[in-house]
Amino acid sequence: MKNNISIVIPSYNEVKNISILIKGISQYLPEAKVIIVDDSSVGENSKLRKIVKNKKNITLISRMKKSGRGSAVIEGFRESLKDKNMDYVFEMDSDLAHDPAEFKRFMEKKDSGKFDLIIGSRYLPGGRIKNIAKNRTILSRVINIFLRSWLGVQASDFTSGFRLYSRDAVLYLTKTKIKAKGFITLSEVLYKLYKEGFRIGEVPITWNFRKYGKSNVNSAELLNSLLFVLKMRIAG
Ligand SMILES: Nc1nc2c(ncn2[C@@H]2O[C@H](COP(=O)(O)OP(=O)(O)O)[C@@H](O)[C@H]2O)c(=O)[nH]1
Ligand SMILES: [Mg+2]
Repeated sequence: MKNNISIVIPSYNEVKNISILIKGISQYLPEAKVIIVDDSSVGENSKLRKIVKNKKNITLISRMKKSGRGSAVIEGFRESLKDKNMDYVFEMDSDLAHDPAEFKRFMEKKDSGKFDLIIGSRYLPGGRIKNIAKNRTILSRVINIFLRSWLGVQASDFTSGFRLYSRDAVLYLTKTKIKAKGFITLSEVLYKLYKEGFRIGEVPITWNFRKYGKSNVNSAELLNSLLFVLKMRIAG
């Protein structure tokens, strides 16, 4: 099925990774509109600006202040909707954790039925995690098993940032109040869509540890995120 697709990419100090990612995207989804929402400071941002210059299908939104992965994606969603013909929106990390070669799994799933959110899951059969310490993988797995029973949503990966959304889902998310700002926005968004009755599916993905740069998630954010999802269900 022919659909118009955009790809929202949050980025913070990812110049090296993004130049590789853009090549991958142009190979696997050359017609997609790419929206990068960058929070790097002036120096890093101007390097990024040079990379995307003259690339007509790429829009760079520069916020210049680190304001969280989640809020960056919502901003990219708003930009996507400016195109009245946009049908579906991908969300993916800019650090090469997610592989454009796997777009087609989402596209096939989308064509097989009407889904409003397709999550690229590391924990479905066929999913994999590569090049990262075992203890972080185990922690992420435990958190995800907990979230599934706590939130009551039949999904296996609540914190995966490789996703495909329908226009309706994106429209809803830009109109509703999203409280979280960082990576846990991913769980809030999933929970909100589930409660609103949007249809959710999953496809297996292989997740790679970043090639260059460093992770933005620290133990303080992790702890705050856990408290946030605990409160989220209680708040209803
Ligand atoms: N715009 C923006 N992007 C962010 C921010 N924090 C993280 N990111 C991006 O979100 C993605 C995931 O973050 P990362 O640090 O790799 O988290 P990890 O994969 O859980 O270790 C990466 O592409 C980051 O560049 C932020 O505050 N603003
Ligand atoms: Mg990462």
